[in-house]
Amino acid sequence: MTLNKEAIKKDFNKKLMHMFSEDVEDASNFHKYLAFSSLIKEYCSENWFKSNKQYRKNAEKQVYYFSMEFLIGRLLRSNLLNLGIEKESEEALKELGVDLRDLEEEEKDAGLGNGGLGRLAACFLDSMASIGMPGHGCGIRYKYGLFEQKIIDGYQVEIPDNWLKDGNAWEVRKDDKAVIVRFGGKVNPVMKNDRLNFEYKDYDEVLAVPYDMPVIGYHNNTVNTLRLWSAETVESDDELDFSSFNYGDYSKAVQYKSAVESISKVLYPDDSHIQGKILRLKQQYFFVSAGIQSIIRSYLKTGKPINDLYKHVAIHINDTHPSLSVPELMRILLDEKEIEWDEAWNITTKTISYTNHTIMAEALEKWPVDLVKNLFPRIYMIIEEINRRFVEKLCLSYPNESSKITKMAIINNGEIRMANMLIVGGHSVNGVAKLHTEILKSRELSDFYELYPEKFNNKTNGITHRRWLIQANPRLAEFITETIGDRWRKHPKKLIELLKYSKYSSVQDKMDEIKKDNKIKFANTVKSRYGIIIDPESIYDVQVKRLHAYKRQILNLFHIMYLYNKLKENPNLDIFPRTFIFAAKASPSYYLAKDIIKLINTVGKKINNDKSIKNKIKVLFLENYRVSLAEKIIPCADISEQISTASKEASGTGNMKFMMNGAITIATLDGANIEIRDEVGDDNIITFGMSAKEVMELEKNRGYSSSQIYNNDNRIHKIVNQIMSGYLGESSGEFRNIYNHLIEKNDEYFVLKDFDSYVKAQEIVDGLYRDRKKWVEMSITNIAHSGEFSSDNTILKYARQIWNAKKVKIY
Ligand code: 26W
Repeated sequence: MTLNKEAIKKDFNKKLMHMFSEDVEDASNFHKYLAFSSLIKEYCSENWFKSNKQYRKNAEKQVYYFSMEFLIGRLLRSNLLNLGIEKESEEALKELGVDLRDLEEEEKDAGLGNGGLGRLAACFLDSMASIGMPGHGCGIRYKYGLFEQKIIDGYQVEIPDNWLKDGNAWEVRKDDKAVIVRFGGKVNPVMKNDRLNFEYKDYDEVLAVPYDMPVIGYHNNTVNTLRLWSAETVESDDELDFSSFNYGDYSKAVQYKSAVESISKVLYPDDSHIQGKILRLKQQYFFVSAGIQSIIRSYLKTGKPINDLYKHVAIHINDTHPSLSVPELMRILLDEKEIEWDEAWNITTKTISYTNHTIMAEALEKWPVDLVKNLFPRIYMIIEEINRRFVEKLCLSYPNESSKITKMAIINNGEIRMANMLIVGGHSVNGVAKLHTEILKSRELSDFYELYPEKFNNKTNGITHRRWLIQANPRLAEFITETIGDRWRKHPKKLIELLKYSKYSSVQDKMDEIKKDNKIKFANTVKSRYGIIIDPESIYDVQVKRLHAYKRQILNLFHIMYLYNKLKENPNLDIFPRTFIFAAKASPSYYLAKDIIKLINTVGKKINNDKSIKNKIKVLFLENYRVSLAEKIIPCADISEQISTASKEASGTGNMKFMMNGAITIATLDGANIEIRDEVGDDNIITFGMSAKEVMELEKNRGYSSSQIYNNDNRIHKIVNQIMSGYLGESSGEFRNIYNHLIEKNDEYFVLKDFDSYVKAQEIVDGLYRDRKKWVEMSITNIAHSGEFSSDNTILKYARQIWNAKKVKIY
């Protein structure tokens, strides 16, 4: 986009006046942010229009990424960056006395996701647009995003995230594109022209209203769409007869309205535990039905026949949450387009593909038959028929293996297994890292792999280097460009050219200086916000991610307590000073996770206030972890903690963001850590702990006893007793849950088992960090290899191997 700063200045002044009748002097930063963002949206509107026009005119294959979560964070900076007007905007604003960074801080994070899965969806949108592929997001416009976390007295307190309160500058409401989604009611089979049809009756209607957000590609004219659906009553407020007999009385009418709107009211804050809430199931069907209806409506406008849908449309399902896509697409084809079953099934399976993001049993979605039957009777009939045909096929293939058939059936024991339905009803199933895909094939989904080997494939996750390097670490990005030129910005794999400079002193010094500056800036923020002084000369050792027992924040904490105990015994102990930084939200109903947060804060308080250890270690828990905080903390990390129990973390994507910013990973051989190791080599990552195979063996033969380790390892014994005895300054019962988890319930995630190996790995870190040249060389090597984990690469593989989608140049 070609825009000079004079034009931006003029347009911005006009916009402020137009929107608020204010000039730059009078307007608040928030008004300036709103006016500036709406100007940027205006700047991209023509390309948005052109992209859509061109896609439709040529009936280009469209990819629709269906996800319950899009954790996009802030958009102002990334939109400017992708439009190519970041510098011009900065200068224009500066000349008007405005600092772009102040406006950025006014933007609320769009926190429409829990963690990795939601952030991945956001990185993928950025990559699809930046590659120049017609790929769009479809999700829910939650009124409340992921809760805001406050830490009060060491405890997590959740506060509603009313992010839309003051408006969302990036969205466009599209009333004319609203569709109706039906819930409940009855279904009657009727014969019409010799065809069995199904009539729906007595259902409730909900209006799904789309809000579109532009997804701007990097320097390429492409503007795709993230379409988020909001639930409303079909009648407007004026038409809703608040006193009519339909609703009994006024308060009933109000209740009705609020019940409808509750569908898109709040993002469920759980990741990895399915709670089986009716409202969540309604959310799933709501956006799936709205999304598919609108896709078909827009597809038919190209004039192509419905039977060719799969040639022009790919629907990708992000985990099982949107799995009702299979029966919903079938429903529309069968009942509305009057296509026969076999042909409808052919179209559906060729259109739909699915990504699995977890093997944790408690996260695998199963919904009770009765619930589905009541909420969506016609959808249930279709699922039943899909299951009947599938089981019939299984009986032919495995005539004597009834237990296998029971395991694979879609409906069993009064429940619908969503993953099974997707594997049968789609053409592709992928895991998100090599190990994860292997585990799916050899264990969790092995029966399906045997039946449909051709459907299974791996797509290792990726991250957008635009947000996670260019935007989050501008000085590093600039220095990389000075060193190897700027082709890496469009082609992140070119970062590998940095490798030949990894031993150059001048490059090393500059890299070191940039990291140090980032650390100093962060230390200043911490001092002014939390009143805690941290030493930028210390190692910043960072673990930021959702709080979950399998991610083992406790292991990290045990190492900290171990160091603390050693320092208490010998305050002159020679350890390199370290600042341990945590940030994590816990699901509000996950009590163990919340106790761990309290424990981290309690240990932190004890250590940070203990003068006797001479500030050698500090522990920081940053509240309210979110995308915008990640952008600030990741560029200053020296150490990236990726210490999940091997086999449990499907991939991880934080690991990639840290390496891209030059942190060294301390890792178990889990998820994408393995691929990071394969890229950078054993000398440039520090690994420890049991392998996935060992973990799975131990789980299988039940050969593990945590109390044995507790009784035999003095270091662990002491730490556990300190937690339980009140030594930390809390009552002795405060952490009983944690004790029970580790000792009484035999430490499900092998924290005690991996402790010794982790301590040794941390000793290696301590030694390596003292050798500055070596350390920075490792750091550069990591940055150089990080291009491999750009989501642009990942998306190109999805496009070629799953979606059969092509790039489209927008003129
Ligand atoms: C409430 C049910 C539920 C269950 C699972 C909600 C959300 C989930 C997600 C699958 C959790 C999740 O975010 N998984 C993460 O997905 C990332 C992207 O693929 C991976 O990098 C992480 O390893 C995986 O934990």
